[in-house]
Amino acid sequence: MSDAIAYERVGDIAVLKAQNPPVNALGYDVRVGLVEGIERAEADEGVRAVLIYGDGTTWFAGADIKEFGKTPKEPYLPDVCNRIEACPLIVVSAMHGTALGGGLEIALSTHYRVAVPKARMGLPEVHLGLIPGATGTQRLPRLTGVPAALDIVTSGRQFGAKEALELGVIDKIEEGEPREIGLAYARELLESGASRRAVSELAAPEAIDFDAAYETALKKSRGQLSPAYGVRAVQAACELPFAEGIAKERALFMELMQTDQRQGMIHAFFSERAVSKLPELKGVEPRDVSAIGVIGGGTMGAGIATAALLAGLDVVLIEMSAEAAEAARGRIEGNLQGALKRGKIDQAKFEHLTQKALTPATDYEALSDVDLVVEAVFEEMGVKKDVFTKLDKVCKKGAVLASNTSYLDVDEIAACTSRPEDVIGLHFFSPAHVMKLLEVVVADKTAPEVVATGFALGKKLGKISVRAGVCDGFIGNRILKTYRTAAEHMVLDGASPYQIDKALTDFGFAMGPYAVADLAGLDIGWATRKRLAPTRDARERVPTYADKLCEEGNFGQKTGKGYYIYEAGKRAGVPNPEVMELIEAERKELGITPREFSDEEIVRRYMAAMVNEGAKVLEEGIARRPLDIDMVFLFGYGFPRYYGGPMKWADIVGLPGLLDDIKSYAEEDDYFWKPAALLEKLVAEGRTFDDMNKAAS
Ligand code: 3H9
Repeated sequence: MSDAIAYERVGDIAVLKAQNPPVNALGYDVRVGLVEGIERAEADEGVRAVLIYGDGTTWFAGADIKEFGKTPKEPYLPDVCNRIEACPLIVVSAMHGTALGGGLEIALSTHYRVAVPKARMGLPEVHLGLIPGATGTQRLPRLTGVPAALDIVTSGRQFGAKEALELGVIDKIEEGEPREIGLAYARELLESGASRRAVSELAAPEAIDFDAAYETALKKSRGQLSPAYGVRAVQAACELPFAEGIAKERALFMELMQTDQRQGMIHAFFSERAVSKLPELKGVEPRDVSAIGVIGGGTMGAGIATAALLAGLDVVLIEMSAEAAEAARGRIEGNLQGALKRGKIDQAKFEHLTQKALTPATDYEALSDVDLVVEAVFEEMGVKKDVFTKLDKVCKKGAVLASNTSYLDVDEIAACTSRPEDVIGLHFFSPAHVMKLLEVVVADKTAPEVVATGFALGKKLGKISVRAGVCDGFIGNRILKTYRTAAEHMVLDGASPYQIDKALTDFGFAMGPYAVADLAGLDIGWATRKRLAPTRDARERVPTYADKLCEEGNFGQKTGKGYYIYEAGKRAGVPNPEVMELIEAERKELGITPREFSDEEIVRRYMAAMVNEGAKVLEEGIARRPLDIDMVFLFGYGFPRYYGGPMKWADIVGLPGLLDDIKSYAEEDDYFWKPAALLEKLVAEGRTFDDMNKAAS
């Protein structure tokens, strides 16, 4: 018998234990073992019931994702499910941990299900660009009805044991070890004379308006196909006999398996886990962090403080005056109110966090005991240096001194302290208690355990932490600056900011660059342009129309006017007509005859700029692996997850074509469009960015 499933006989019950760490994924050996286990139980004289449970931390967490993209090997998972259900003995699941995807589908194929109170379940396949492909879309609606099944299949959300019981997904909740509660339940069923109960034999569920549900799913997922496919699969459960329904489900599943979206989303899944695994940190212990200081209580500082408080850290928040400190407290309380409303914390916790764990102060001496400080003050080198000089004086030995700068040179900041080895960049994204990305910026002299501490803090705060080297803008903002410039060139040459925003949201971005700029505040880009102006090369094309907007005090959403005009209370704006007037005037001044841009060309140029700069960032070692760049864009810049990130997107569309495009753009502007040497090298060698990821892992 396959080692992945152990067989044990306990009286008249055959016990199948899954032992495929870390998550009991349903790889080939597990599938073989389950079929063999069922066959052996059937042949084992005196056995009247079969119990299935998982060893270690979880029930089956799903199909083995590593097998996807390879030729599937029999027995296929849907056949394993059907084989289990067809068993004439009573088959019981005892679930703990996370019963996800194929794992839940196995459970639905057994005849009875018991789970521990903390068990979680779900059909998360849509997050991998797929749908449940092992009968889940046919069995689940027969138990829960169509609306609940559609919600579970199209959202991929997890739900707890209590909800599962209410929905009819499980039969019982029991505290205890899975083996023991499973055995007790199996005995109870045998003693009560319960019979085998097959979900596939239940009546087909009642249909709803599936065309409308399909359209809703398509719209909600912004270009991602799998949720809409999920609707069609559930529809089959209503309209077709079970055997035909699973054939339809399989066909839809296999179709999605061939898509770029599946590739992109699985790349995202593994990259999300690989991103914080740094070879250089193997065996390096992070320093203990239980109390942190935050300098500056504006939106960013308050967001960082909120995230830290929610993660159980004590926070000392430093502001310049008592009034500013109180205002910062108000901001943090506002953020925590949100957490309270959403049920993330209760009233007692809210009071503890705001009254005990948070200490607003104006004196740097209050930081003498904290383990780590994040500076989130005004983005100007002089101001930062002043803060770090003070921190150097008051912070205890071994405290980590972090800057939340988005662009500035962390080496230069570190140099104004007597302990540059303790200095690091921790670049949060606003609002910091919501956004998942953290760039851990490693300066020249940063000690490895300080880097490890940055990553450990990121994990505690629930962030996706990415290692970045020092350069203007690190990984994300440096690449952003380049593709924003490509967009600005298109605006000068004939596209409008609104056409660009639309082309990119159609592509799948959460927002277009101009709507993002309005949200972030146009004053930020303005300040950067002014900062860089003295060293700017004369060949650089930088439009001035946005400066004119700023000169009039139009900074985007916060002033009600920027590229768009925002009505009070509304987040989405309407195009600001003054913008086109300013652009047209500038084109005239520069003697540019505007030309048409297709949406396709807009996306192609924008993405080419992004990928080319990404390749340069890799060349320079600012990002170590292409997947690091991908994760920055997925978690910090609203890049569509189903492409896996810009570098994965480039692999999917093909590097040679992209390089050709860049070379053709360089014929118009050879200052801006310089093909990255790394891109040329990969194309010459017939390699991809993903090959670089593999080589680095
Ligand atoms: C499916 O089931 C399709 C079927 O409908 C039809 C098929 C025909 N496979 O996340 P962690 C690895 S699709 C392979 O760090 P946690 C993971 O890469 C599947 N490997 O732990 C990591 O490896 P490493 C539907 C997997 O405790 C290690 O396990 N199921 C799989 O934070 C630990 O993972 C899902 O989508 C897998 N299925 O979270 C569930 N799952 O140590 C996906 C994990 O080398 N998994 N690994 O980095 C999860 O959501 C989380 O891993 C889980 C544990 C919640 C289970």
